[in-house]
Amino acid sequence: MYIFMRVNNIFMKKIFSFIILMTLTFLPLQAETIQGKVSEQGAGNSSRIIDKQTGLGIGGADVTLPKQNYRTRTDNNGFFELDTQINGPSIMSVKKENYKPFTMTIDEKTMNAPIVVGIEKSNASGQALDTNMYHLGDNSFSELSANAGEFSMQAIGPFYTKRFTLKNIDITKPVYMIIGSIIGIDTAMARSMGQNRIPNAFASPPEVYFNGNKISEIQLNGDGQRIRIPKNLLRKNQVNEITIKTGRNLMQTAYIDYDDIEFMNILIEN
Ligand SMILES: [Ca+2]
Repeated sequence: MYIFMRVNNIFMKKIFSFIILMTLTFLPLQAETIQGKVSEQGAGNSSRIIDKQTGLGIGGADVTLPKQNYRTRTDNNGFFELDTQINGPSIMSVKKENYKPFTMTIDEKTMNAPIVVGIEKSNASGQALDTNMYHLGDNSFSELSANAGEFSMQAIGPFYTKRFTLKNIDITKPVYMIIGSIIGIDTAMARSMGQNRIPNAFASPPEVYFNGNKISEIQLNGDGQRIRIPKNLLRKNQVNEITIKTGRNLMQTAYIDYDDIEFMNILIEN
């Protein structure tokens, strides 16, 4: 329940900041289009990547949909177009040198409206551990699952492990692990929140381990999930280990059916 409240809260904050961002950037965009009359970039689909601090467009940012193998780049003013089809929730990734890697979950509905994203300069007190996308599970999943889009990516198995040396982190302050985006979780809670449409089955939640100790269960799909790492588990200037283990279908007893999930971007931050 605690995790549920927190994730929900983060989700709401995201929605609010997204709406604020949309409002702030929509007006100048319209004004620019009307005044300029020559620029077609602002008209129609004006999806854009901007600097969160300055509000200015960021040119040359890589925008990808890894599952669809789709890749594009923002123009000099930060504008881009997603000229592809998606089927169900998909992770959109934004990468640009000197900025924190960013991901968000989009779907058919989100794609029809302009997507304006503010990204942040990378700072000294954070560490991007892995910016790749991973698929956990067994490649066997229901069309009604929270991750029913087309899979171009093969499962690496039921768990993911990353070893890393802790750098740039002040362990006297709270330390968080952040999962940029995660989709496909079919827990009872995800079902009750309308994140999937499977009527009769649900899975145990994915589990997160830090140096061999379970620190969290992830009940819901979403972006920017923050998990606090207990201080006593942190090893400064030594090798640390993060493991994410996917859940299993609790209604299937004849064989093990792992929940097929995808996630992208693992960061450590103060
Ligand atoms: Ca499965």
